[in-house]
Amino acid sequence: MLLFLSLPVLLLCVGAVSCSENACECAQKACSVVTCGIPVTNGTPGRDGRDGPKGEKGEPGQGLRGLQGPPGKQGPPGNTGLPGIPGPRGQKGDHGDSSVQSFSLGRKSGKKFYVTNGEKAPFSKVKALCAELQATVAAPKNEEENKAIQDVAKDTAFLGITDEVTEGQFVYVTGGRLAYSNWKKDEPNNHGSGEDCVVLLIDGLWNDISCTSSFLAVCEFSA
Ligand code: MAN
Ligand code: CA
Repeated sequence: MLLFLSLPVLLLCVGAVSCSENACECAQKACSVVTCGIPVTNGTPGRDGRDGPKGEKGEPGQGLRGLQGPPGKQGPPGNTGLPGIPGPRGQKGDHGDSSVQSFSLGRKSGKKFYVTNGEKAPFSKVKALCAELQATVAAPKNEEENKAIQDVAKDTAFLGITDEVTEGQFVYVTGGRLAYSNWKKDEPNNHGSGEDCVVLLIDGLWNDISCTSSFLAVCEFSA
């Protein structure tokens, strides 16, 4: 009979009671939890216990990733970057126009200044050349200026004087009637009825001549 008792209960009782009756009755005296009876086979299993607590979140799955989505919208412009390092030094430039270089040689204050590039051209081009220099075609208004132009011009040169507007009435191309003249004998003669321009000959005297003929360009910078 003792074999059907659970081992822990049996051990507890053995030390506590001294008994001469049968083992079960003896155990009942000392241990209220012990019941006696005929041995039985195990019963059917009890019902399932209640569900346990929810487990922790699992690791990400190893399945195939989805396709990449379309690009997002463009972000706002970034800040302006730092200035770049200076570029390499450029090549030396060309020499300037020779008449401009002559101008840089100096001029006396209060005096007119005459320059030439040695070019011979029709009057229209001479006017344009001087205009490029912000100057006008040389036009002497006294003997001293006439001599100064003569010194600069080593050949026959156009003067800034014409009678293009009214035949026989010579005026400065910058405006105004002549204040001074130095016509050669029998000039102006409007030779061939086609001489509206004026040249300074190498001897300093003037002759009226065709504006389409080419003569030296001498430009004047006003005082
Ligand atoms: C001669 C003279 C001048 C005239 C020129 C034209 O020198 O008649 O008056 O301007 O010819 O070439
Ligand atoms: Ca003439």
